[in-house]
Amino acid sequence: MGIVIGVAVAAFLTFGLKAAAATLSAQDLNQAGMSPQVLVNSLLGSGVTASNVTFTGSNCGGGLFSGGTGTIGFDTGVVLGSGSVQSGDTQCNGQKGIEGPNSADDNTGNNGTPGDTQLSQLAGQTANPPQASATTYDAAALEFDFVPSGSQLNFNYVFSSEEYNEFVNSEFNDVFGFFVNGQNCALVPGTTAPVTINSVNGGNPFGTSADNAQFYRNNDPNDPGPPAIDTEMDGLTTVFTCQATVNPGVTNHIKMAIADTGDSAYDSNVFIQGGTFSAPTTTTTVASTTTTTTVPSTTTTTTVPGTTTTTTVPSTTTTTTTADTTTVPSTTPLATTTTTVPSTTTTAAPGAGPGGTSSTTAPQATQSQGQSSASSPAPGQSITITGTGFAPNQPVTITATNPPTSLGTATSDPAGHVQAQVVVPVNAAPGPEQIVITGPAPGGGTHQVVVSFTIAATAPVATPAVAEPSFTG
Ligand SMILES: [Ca+2]
Ligand SMILES: [Ca+2]
Ligand SMILES: [Ca+2]
Ligand SMILES: [Ca+2]
Repeated sequence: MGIVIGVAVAAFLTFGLKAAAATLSAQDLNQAGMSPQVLVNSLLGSGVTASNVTFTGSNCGGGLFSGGTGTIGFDTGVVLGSGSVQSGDTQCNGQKGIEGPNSADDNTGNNGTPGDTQLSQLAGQTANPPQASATTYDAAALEFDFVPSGSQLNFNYVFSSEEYNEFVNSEFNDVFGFFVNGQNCALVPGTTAPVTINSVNGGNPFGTSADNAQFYRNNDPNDPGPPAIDTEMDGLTTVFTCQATVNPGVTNHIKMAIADTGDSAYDSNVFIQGGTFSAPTTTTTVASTTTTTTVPSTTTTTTVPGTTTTTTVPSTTTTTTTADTTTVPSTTPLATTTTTVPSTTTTAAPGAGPGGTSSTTAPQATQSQGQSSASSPAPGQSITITGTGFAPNQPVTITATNPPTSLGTATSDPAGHVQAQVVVPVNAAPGPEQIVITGPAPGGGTHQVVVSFTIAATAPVATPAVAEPSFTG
């Protein structure tokens, strides 16, 4: 019996270690359940909704990846490439995809698809010497419309290529771009230069005349080698953030695209971090104010011979509280007026004192509206909800109302905001649903954020798998 238990514990530990040491793998668009919509769904974070998704290029050149924490710099997301993103897909002719180990200096997939005009112009800008345009091949482009809540769009990405290091500063200047309303936001930090082989590298020969080398991670098998990062790519950028000004509340457009330049060989890949495509509303909080006005009581005594009449007018206290207001459009400002209970009027002997009184204002139960990453999620779908107006760094509870279901807890940040990923109850009925975040208000009392949306009548496409990597290299 002791032996059986020992084996069970050992098996558990082994599983735990395997889960922690997940390796990079990709699932391309040829695989069951995959679609351009699935790719976009995996990217969306807070404050954005997406529609009109299209993908142009080979199904070999787009997919989801997972297990990237120790290699790419983040765990999951979308990968777009100028060859095969997934190793071992027999429908593709790429020697390998993004999976490690790095076994060649020249990994190539020839997808036989055209280049892209916008990317050709970008590649020309950073060509050596610069030119109006450079011919591109094997383009993969993911495009969609989106409506942001806020005016600042952000998402994280990493660029990588087989052109490193031997074709740095050559005509094989593979290129990618994230065109937000036509403007590329994939720029070398602090510059207006697009991110390409020629703008971020360790030099060619490696170590000589590097460009923006602080953002470059060398993984070349020979130069100097051996490669230390567990991906086929010979060089990668550090994690960059695309930042773009967008038009809140209306439809914007993005095109995420990558291509080979000069020929279709030596592929490049760009990784976009899942859940980071976001544009939350910026919140500016105006502190609450309380105004108290007290009119003192007055006492009038009239003496008629033989009788004394004392009339007391009670004091009155009026307290007006204006709650915190923010620029979140859905926030409902709270305005309360509290009037004290009048003091009793007494008739007494001359000299009776004033009957004034005052009262304190009880903490208010406040409520505002929050936001959901999806306007019509399906039962069982994971969504991100956000709200604000809580006391800083406090625990909050999250519940669904239809049917009443506890969805867990979260903690407010120092600004009183809460962002949490929750799963819509699998037994939620189609139709209106509310998720309520409840926690302490800044001035005491309770604050609730109500996130309203509609449960979809039919199940949407599957959310991106976070399954264990299937490729074992
Ligand atoms: Ca190479
Ligand atoms: Ca390689
Ligand atoms: Ca290629
Ligand atoms: Ca290439």
